[in-house]
Amino acid sequence: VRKKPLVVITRKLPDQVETRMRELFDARLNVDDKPMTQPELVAAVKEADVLVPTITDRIDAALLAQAGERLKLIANFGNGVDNIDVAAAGKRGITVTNTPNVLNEDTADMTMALMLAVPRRLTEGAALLRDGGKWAGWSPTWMLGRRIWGKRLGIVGMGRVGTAVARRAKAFGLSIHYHNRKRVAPAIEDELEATYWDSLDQMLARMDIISVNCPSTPATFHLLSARRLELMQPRAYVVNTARGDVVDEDALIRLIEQGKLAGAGLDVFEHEPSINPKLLKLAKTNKIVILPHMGSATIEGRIDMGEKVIINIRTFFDGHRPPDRVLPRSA
Ligand code: 8YV
Repeated sequence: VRKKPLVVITRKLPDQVETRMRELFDARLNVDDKPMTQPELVAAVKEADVLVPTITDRIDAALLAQAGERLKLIANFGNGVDNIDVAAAGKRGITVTNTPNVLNEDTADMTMALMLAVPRRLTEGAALLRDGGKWAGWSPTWMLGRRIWGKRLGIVGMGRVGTAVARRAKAFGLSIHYHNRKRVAPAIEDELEATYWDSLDQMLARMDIISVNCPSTPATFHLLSARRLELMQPRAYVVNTARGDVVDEDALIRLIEQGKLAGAGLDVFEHEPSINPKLLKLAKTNKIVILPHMGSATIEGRIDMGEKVIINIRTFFDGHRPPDRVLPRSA
């Protein structure tokens, strides 16, 4: 009988995923769910056959340099692999996989929630009643927000999540515009009646809402730079459910404070889990709605992610290429 691979899972996963992992592998679980310390991560890469990290673990070249002979697979519990130095892993013969597709719809749902939340003053209204007794009564000029239907949505990154956002937004009556490294297939452009903008600058200048849906890579760091954010209309909003570092957060804050942007809905930040105190202050003015990185946080989604991780590990040890192998990005 072949020995089961030693699989170290850095965080607590849904019970049914952990049970299945225990059945299939020599699974080392993190029962109390504290993020692993650096020495714990070093110990893990030294002895494991497979590491299952999450966004909270930095798997960089220095850590990988300490990996043992046995480490052959890093099966990320997450879609984005910005937490992993994929090229450094490749050089050491370590395969990297992720969990694509199963989070697209959940993340797109949360994007829509954030897209509506600020213009329609959702958290402001909810807080008013939740905090009790502050509603003096209805009036025609009471709690007026801005409509989102009929407006222009510019999607930065028309990949799997971006497309799921576009489908929803189209149904909400927004017109769809996008900027991407490549144009999407004509059939998708037709379905979405989407307009492709080769120039991100030009798109930003003309949109009412911008949704960030691209991964964090060296090429997308501060893609929405101060200069680019300044091109946007003062009535425009920014929604980000991708990665905080795609947007120059300081510039975004400054422009909202100065009234040069109308607001933002943010699920991700540049230095998670710490939040810039200026964002906390802005949230009190209701110009922004901020959430603690919960775009894909559904029970079903986490179970689907666990299943993907399991399939990737099993396929790998069956001697095949795992379905969600991630290759290093070409520069
Ligand atoms: C998770 C995510 O919070 O998958 C991603 O890229 O941002 C989220 O689904 C996280 O990645 C879990 O590791």
